[in-house]
Amino acid sequence: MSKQVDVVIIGAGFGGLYALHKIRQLGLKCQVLEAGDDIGGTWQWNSYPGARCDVESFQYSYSFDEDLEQEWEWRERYAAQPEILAYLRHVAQRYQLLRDVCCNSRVESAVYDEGASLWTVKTADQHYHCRFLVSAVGCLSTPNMPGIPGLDEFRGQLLHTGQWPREGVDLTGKRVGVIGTGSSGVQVISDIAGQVDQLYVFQRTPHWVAMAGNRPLGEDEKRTVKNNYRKMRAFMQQSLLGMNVAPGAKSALEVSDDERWQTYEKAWELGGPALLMSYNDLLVNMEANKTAAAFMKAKIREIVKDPAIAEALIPDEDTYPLGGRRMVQDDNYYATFNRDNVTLVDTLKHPITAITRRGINTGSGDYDLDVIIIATGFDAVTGTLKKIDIRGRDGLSIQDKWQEGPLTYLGVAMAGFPNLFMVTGPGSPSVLSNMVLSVEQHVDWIADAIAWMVRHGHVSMEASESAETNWADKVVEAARPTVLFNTRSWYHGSNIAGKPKRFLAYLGGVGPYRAECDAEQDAGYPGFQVN
Ligand code: NA7
Repeated sequence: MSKQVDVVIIGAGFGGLYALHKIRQLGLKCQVLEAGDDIGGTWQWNSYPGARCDVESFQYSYSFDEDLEQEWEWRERYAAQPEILAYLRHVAQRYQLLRDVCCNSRVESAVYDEGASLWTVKTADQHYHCRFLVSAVGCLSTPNMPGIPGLDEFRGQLLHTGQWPREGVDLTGKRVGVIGTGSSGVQVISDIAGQVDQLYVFQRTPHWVAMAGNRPLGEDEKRTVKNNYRKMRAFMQQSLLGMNVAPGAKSALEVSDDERWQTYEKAWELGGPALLMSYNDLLVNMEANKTAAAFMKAKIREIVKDPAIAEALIPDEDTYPLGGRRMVQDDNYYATFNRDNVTLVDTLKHPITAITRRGINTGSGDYDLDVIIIATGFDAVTGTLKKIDIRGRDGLSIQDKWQEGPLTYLGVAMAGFPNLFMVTGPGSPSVLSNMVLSVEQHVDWIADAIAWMVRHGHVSMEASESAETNWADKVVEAARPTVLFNTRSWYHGSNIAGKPKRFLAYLGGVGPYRAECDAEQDAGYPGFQVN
């Protein structure tokens, strides 16, 4: 079967749904293709117990319609997965999006025909021909399975947090092992500890876990935010992270030890990004960073009763400065290790040697388990696009194009791939920003570019190689002064064997990034070749 549309949008998460709503308003026929059996993207797949956003719900929400902002009632400061999914379902229904979304439609290939200036997009049972291809595949949508020998041998239940069964899993009274202690592992550990019989936490490298400060939202607070939404959104658009927070005005090194400690105490109580935002140099100065790390270490030692376990939970601040990897947020994680039914297995000292029919073997012992939860993250930012056979001009494949790491212009377009636009692609603020705000900014920019082409009768638009090379340099230069640059993390692709190491997100700030995109548009797209 073959269908002709103007625009194919891949993915029905926050990005794809807004792209559909926005681009449809240009009078273009759009088709969203979604691999899953329902909308929601990340918030559909990651339905593991405890899954929760680490950006405040008021901020992690669409801003394009003031009526939507006013009518939706967020319940908690940090929304849990079911609430975010319910919000997306509400949005899909409210703007009649579902009629143009085709679920169970994994895109297998997308090939550009230069003569016809058309993309042919294939799923298992359909072909679509379209002028414009918009990728909204998400940044954390291809799960990373660890290469531990024997994974297939296990006779109990093997689950990945990023592919959690829709119907849920009853873990009551089970012996459960969790591999991985990033955001997903921490959230699931903290959530299920009180439910399971025995919980074994297989930790390779400890992460820093700050307080989230989650709580139900009061009526007064909701009213205040709703009355001030425009001002708040305007601030967020010009901010560093696309959030309603800014780094403190002072250096951590210019205040007294007492003052600094009190500031960290307040930030700890406040929760969320407050600790890292306490001073203006925590992310760019190791000495300043170590003052915050010292505070975190003291907190861990205070909360965790067994000193040996506390030490094992503390990251090495030279190799893993605070914020060098994504700071995890959770209110109960460290206290979980005071429970009798929770065991920390330090796999840095005693690596996992095998998964067997019965459970997990390590150098220090064998663990019989009913359930193994794999929380080993994602092939982030580039993994999902690279799994699709995308071929641009002259048959250039995205795998070849990105052989040494992703190359894009502004994280939104690529040389060799005309009329292909990426929502929060590599080289944009994406995962180092409030994703919903960045999604909206990209979709608005893409819709404007498409409208401009249609208005001027252009058939194709493709980033130039020089614009792309210059942008790649800017991405590196923005990251280089920060503690993120030299810390091993998925921000560089270091978590995936064989993945080229390149910093995947633009760290120059959401505000300055928006200015770059606006300037490109205002100048008539000088970084693109247009026909
Ligand atoms: P992360 O942050 O990539 O964390 C993955 C965890 O899994 C981390 O602790 C890894 O240890 C561990 N891991 C990865 N591979 C293995 C193997 N082979 N053996 C043992 N342990 C392993 O993924 P998350 O899903 O938690 O979070 C991703 C983002 O989603 C998060 O930042 C939020 O933005 C939402 P390591 O530290 O590499 O030693």
